[in-house]
Amino acid sequence: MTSFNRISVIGLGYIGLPTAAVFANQGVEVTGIDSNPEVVASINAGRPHFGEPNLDALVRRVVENGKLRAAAEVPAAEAFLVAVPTPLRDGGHADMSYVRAAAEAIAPVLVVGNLVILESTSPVGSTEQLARWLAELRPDLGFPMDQGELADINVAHCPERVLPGRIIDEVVNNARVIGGMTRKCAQRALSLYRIVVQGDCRVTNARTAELAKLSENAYRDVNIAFANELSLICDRHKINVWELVEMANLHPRVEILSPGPGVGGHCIAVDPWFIVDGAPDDAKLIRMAREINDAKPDFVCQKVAERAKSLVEPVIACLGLSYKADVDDLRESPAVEIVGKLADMAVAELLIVEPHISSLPAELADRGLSLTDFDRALDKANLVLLLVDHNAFMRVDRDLLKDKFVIDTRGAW
Ligand code: SAJ
Repeated sequence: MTSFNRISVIGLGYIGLPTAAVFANQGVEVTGIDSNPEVVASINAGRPHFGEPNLDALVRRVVENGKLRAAAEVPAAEAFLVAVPTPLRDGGHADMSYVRAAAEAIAPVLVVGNLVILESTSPVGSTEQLARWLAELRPDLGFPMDQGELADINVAHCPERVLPGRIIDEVVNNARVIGGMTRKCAQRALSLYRIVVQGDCRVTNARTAELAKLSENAYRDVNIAFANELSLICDRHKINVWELVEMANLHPRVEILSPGPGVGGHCIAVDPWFIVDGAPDDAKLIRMAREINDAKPDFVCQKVAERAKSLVEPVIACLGLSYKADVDDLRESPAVEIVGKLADMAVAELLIVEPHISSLPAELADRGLSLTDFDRALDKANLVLLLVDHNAFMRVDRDLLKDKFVIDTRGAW
């Protein structure tokens, strides 16, 4: 079994940086590559450029002991892990341009015996596509789609599946799906992940690994959509949906998830579209779930507007902007969408509270909105809209809410 002493991780975002750091922590020489010079400088100074529990100390340690360094250019290595974004583009397609750029950056330094792993969540067929791009750039080398087990370069898909807020724990302890383009590709990838992963590592082919990752997030999306659909049905029947879920979940084989203001984050709100895009006629339920979850922010806005109309001078404390509790990540956040829409509807004065950030995203700042602190917002508002169930909001003094209308989109209060 090959051992790996030197690896390069392409993309130092939410997945790439923790992954690079845990390999470095096991003594592997890791170079993390990022196109953003500020990210490179920050990591070389031992400072992660985003918040994640336990990441700061780990990055500081491995940078100080010289095992992790960040750079703009890809150096030669034994293995290359690609952890770049695969965002959603109009029409529901995955934008694979960052993966293509990674292939272009890796290709010049590839040598016989190298292993290339795609970690980014990607549509079915992407690992083969990555290998084809590399083959076009390096016709002197043999790749698995042409040479099978005799290939010079091994290529595999090992999708990340860590939960933001628990990344450092999950990157080590979660089970991993390791999808090789050939058996040898899978076995080599397995030996790499064994360096850091304590969870079960299961080997399969690349296409199965690709669809497994997308299915995990689509599964959750469909189940949240079920809960969100119930919340609309309950509203119509004047039933408290939280109580309903609690009652139904008493059944030993029922586990309904929590309705909320919508589904955010860069994963669950995005990945199911890659399944729909690849099989539009078959993925009916998966598409419908996306539509149900995407429609939830509008429903919340409509409820808030109705309530605001009953007040003479409505002032709304909007609590939380991130896509879920206790993270600073605003990507695809339904809370941001709701606040933006409420501002456009001009239904009330809006006081925005988000303890995890220090300035508003441009799309809200450009609407003339600004951040307020929690106490001031609660003091001034006559309508309190809980959008994110941050711990900081759970400790609220209930007496302060007594004379105000409360819309709790998370069922947390
Ligand atoms: N949400 C609800 N109700 C629930 C659970 C979640 O409305 O009962 C909402 C959250 O508020 C949030 C969104 O869904 O807006 C997604 O949050 P999440 O905590 O369910 O998941 P993510 O997006 O933070 O991370 C997911 C995880 N996937 C699964 O749990 C199947 C994680 O393991 C993946 O690694 C990650 O996507 C990813 O990178 O793909």
